[in-house]
Amino acid sequence: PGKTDITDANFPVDGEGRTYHLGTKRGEVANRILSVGSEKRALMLAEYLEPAVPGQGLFMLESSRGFLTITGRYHGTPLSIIVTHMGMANADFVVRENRAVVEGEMAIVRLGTCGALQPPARLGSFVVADPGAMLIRRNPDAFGLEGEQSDVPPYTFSRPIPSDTALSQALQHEAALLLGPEGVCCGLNATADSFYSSQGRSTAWFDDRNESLLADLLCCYPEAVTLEMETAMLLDLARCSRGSIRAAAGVIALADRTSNDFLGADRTQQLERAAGQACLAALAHTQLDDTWGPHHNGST
Ligand code: DUR
Repeated sequence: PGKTDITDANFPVDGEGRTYHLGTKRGEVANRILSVGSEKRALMLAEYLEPAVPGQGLFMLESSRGFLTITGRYHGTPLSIIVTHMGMANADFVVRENRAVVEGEMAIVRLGTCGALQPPARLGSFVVADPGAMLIRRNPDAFGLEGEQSDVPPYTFSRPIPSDTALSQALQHEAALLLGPEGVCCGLNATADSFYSSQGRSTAWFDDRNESLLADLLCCYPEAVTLEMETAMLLDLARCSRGSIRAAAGVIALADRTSNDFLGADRTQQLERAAGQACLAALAHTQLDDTWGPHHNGST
């Protein structure tokens, strides 16, 4: 079959074994993955990688859907940086399609940005999702005609989903070395299915019924510190990966949801560099069982 022929609608890959959305195949992705939200951040952090084979360049492949994969080594250890873009559906593509083309146990770290809900998370903090993340979902069943009463709550809160403890602690340790201990903290992350409605932002254009959402969240989860759009999906899939994926996430607080301050671009980039190196170091120092996995007994 040719390059674009898909033979299986259940898990589509082309004739070369390339996944449908990320476009990579076995041998192109390392079992240590740093997932970042933007191409700019990925290219900036790729400066810290060496080519897998000396003398050759870094492996780089951007799929037709805009997922960029960069593979090289960090201080000798094979590692991939992958542009995940935003939101839970994209996090799902990245975790599942990489799992399908990587051999052995995997470690995935997300480096993202977030809104800060309360101390210790402050504007410019690097916040590790330790003990984990929960999910906030907008429920369409609550929204009938405007003004119509509904007994269905407009937003639902999941229970917390744990992160990998060792990987989360390694991330905090490496980040404290690079950012100083005062620049790093941890707490429960809240992952929302929108940047707007389910993060408590409001405009006059939509009936979102989210005026009390952040207060309700903090009432239910007094330990919640950050608000973003991907971490809970990553942690949920790692939890369900039959022991094959270890996952952790750290996010830079660039929006303060109490004061409404927003972090400047220069400061954001500085923090991305330092936090990014902390993520790379935490991944490189993680012990993985390379002999694990269904790939080793013949199936995918
Ligand atoms: N993000 C949020 N909310 C914020 C700040 C940042 O969701 O207040 C993250 C998650 C998403 C992207 O990937 O940044 C949206 O701008």
